[in-house]
Amino acid sequence: MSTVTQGGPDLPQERRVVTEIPGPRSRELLARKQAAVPDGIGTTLPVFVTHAGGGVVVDADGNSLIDFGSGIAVTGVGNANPRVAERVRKQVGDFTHTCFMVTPYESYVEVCENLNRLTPGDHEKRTFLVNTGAEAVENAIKVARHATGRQAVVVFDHAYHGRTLLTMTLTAKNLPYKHRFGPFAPEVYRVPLAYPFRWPSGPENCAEEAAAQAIDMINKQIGAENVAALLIEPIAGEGGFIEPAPGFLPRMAEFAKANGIVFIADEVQTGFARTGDLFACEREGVVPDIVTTAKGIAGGLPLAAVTGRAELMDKVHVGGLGGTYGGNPLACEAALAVLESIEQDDLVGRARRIESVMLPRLRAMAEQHPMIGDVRGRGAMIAIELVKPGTKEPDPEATGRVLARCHAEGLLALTAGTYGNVLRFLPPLVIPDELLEEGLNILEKALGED
Ligand code: PLZ
Repeated sequence: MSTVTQGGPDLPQERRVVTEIPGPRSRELLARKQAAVPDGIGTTLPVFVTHAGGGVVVDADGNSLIDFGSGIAVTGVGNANPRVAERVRKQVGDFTHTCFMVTPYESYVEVCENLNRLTPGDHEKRTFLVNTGAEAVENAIKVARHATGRQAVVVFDHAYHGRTLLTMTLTAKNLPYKHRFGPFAPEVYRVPLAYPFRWPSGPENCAEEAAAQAIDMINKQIGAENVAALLIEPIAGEGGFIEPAPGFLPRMAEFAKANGIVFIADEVQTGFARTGDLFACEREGVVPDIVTTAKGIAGGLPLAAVTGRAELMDKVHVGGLGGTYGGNPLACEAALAVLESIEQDDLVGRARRIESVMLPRLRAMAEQHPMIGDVRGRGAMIAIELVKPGTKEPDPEATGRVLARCHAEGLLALTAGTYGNVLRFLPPLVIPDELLEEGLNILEKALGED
């Protein structure tokens, strides 16, 4: 059993499997969870965590797992990152809450100033803070509707935007997100996404054809003049790490601009260096009117943000936006530490380095294993899509089997995808190269056993 009593980067950066996974202590805790928590709250891997940091997660039985999940793209700077821990520790002794709408504090403003500076575009911006990605997306829609006086919202196939009434409506997939949770919010319209691997006529004309279809649907079925917002993830996350074919995002942004539609980029999963750019929109030079962020922003503390053009954001009347906890002082301190880490530890460079290790190895695996239909993603947001060999038919069962073998060997990975057949990899940006390689070895072996 490890003698380390704290998480963070000082945890031994090693894979160590000392019991079955989950082990006896985790199984005990799982039984308690099952008796206390509803089944609706699922569990990817039922090991109960005691410590985490760098590239590992340590469980209650003393197993040390390689982390290819980052708590769903949250702990890019690593768990219990020392800068985060230090700033939060100080803040928790100074004050823990005032409600920014009652009596403000500097750290909130500083986070907003940073986001105004760092998000794409050099126009004048405003930012406000909320608690979750879903809340950020809901608020972005509120601002867009208020500022345009229009109601319709256009979203895309394979989209994920959250679990609240409005955001589950914006989300594409029925099971598990929407099933029997209706009726849904009105004035939400869905159009095709340029999904290269599954575009019927092939990837070459995917961007052009998908954009043409989407624009035609907007013009004919909704009327562009009725559309408040066009909302898109620059890389679809839960939908399966789908990078829209190059050209699609700029074309949709241009259409939005020409028609007075607010273009909202949901960078909740892609933001903060994850994709090898600070924000994924930068890759094609797209400048959104509003950007929503969360997850990687605060090293695991709940924080999310809406950043947008000053002239849109300032239209909303005083008191029209807010919430009790939005921009909690602990979360703001964490965010300031994260921004410092991104800069000082060159995490954009680290994400690119992770890509340069992962993509070639995964492509080589695809040569060996015809069940890998597609290898894609950017930075430390990489995925493989599994199919029945020789076809494009999704194979969620094989995906589950490979995942289970990875878990048993001490590699924590996640699935995604509209068809449940995508294995996705989201290592912390600070993961040591050796663990990255070891994780890939485990994956390769797991694929070979299918
Ligand atoms: N927008 C692009 O990826 C959250 C969801 C996990 P919250 N993705 C992980 C699950 O099954 O609930 C997400 C996202 C994008 C919005 C959200 C929502 O962010 O912080 O989970 O509300």
